[in-house]
Amino acid sequence: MTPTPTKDDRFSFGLWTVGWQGVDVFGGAVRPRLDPVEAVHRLAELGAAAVTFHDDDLVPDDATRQATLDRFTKALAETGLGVEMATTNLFGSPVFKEGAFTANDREVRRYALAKTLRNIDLAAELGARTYVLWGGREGAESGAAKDVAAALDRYREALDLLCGYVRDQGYDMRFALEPKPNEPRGDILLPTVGHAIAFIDTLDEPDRVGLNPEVGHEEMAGLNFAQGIAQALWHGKLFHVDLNGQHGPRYDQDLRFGAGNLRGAFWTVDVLEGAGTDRRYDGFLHFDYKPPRTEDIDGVWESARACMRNYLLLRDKVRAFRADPEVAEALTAARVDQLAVPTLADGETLDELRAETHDLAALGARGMHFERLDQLAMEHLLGVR
Ligand code: GLT
Ligand code: MN
Ligand code: MN
Repeated sequence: MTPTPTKDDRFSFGLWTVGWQGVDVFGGAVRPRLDPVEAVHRLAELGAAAVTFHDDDLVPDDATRQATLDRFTKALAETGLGVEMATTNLFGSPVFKEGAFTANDREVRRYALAKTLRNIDLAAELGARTYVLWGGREGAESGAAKDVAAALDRYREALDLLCGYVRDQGYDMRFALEPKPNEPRGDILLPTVGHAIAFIDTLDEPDRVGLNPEVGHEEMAGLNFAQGIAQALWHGKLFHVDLNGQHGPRYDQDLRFGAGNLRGAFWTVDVLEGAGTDRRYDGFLHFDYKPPRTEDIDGVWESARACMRNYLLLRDKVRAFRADPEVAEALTAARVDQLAVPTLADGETLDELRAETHDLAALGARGMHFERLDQLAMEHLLGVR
């Protein structure tokens, strides 16, 4: 079976992903710069529906800005690709070495806001409805260097100002915060999905702000990504998603989707597709990965194709798992359906609940049959069912 992605699958890629030249802490570029116009054409051929960008990926300097935008919008029109999300590079320049919206230096914070506002205008012009904020430089390496409460005040101030701006301009745009626990800063503010959800509640316009969780970022913190996005969905906060792969808690690997924690990817697709629930993610399926340094440009396109192919393969597996009558039976045996029933029935009192008697020995001895259920999932994943 060869699943082929189409625009209906709503796959999207950051220009910085396929365009990553392989610069890392230990070595320089291994690939030449990729023209964004070339990226648009190749991604369209592969079946993607949209691209995303940082200001600096697309328009790194003012001298070439208009000419680049003319060529880029022409490529979008020719291919039918959209721009679904945009974001600001608030981490690359030495200016941001100590943060952007939460830098101690007030002048840096003012520049960060101005840079973001300028790119929001471009994002709106190109039709992006999601604006991602990844605060990779917002944090510290040592305790006294950062007043965390004051930094969160400034983070909130920045979000409130940005929301107000978008509202005043009448842009149809929402913000998505992208958590990450560390790297490049020693410890980053809003390190996980949970921290970010709590922070959003303190904003002036909480409805305009949600999340862009990334697989690898949650797994770097030892967390379960599928469970994290399930909670984000429950809060109505899964505005966007960064799909990639990661091998456990180590540096941010940004592997192609499906590589690394394959079982985690299976459950991630299960949650995104809303299989077995009435909650489903309806945004773009965005890949934020880095084609390894070992690859030439052919390997880059191979890995981009693989991200989409792995998603489609896993989607088939998840659907087959959920449609399997033996799985339905195993779910019932595991009493998964009982969890949807309120613990106290309508009209029932706590006194009635307390008056109930329980055979604790029998209750404690009842097996949950989870191993059978999980083995069924494993066998679907292994392709033997
Ligand atoms: C950067 C980071 C990603 C973020 C991007 C958005 S840029 O490559 O590693 O996780 O999603 O700013
Ligand atoms: Mn990452
Ligand atoms: Mn990301």
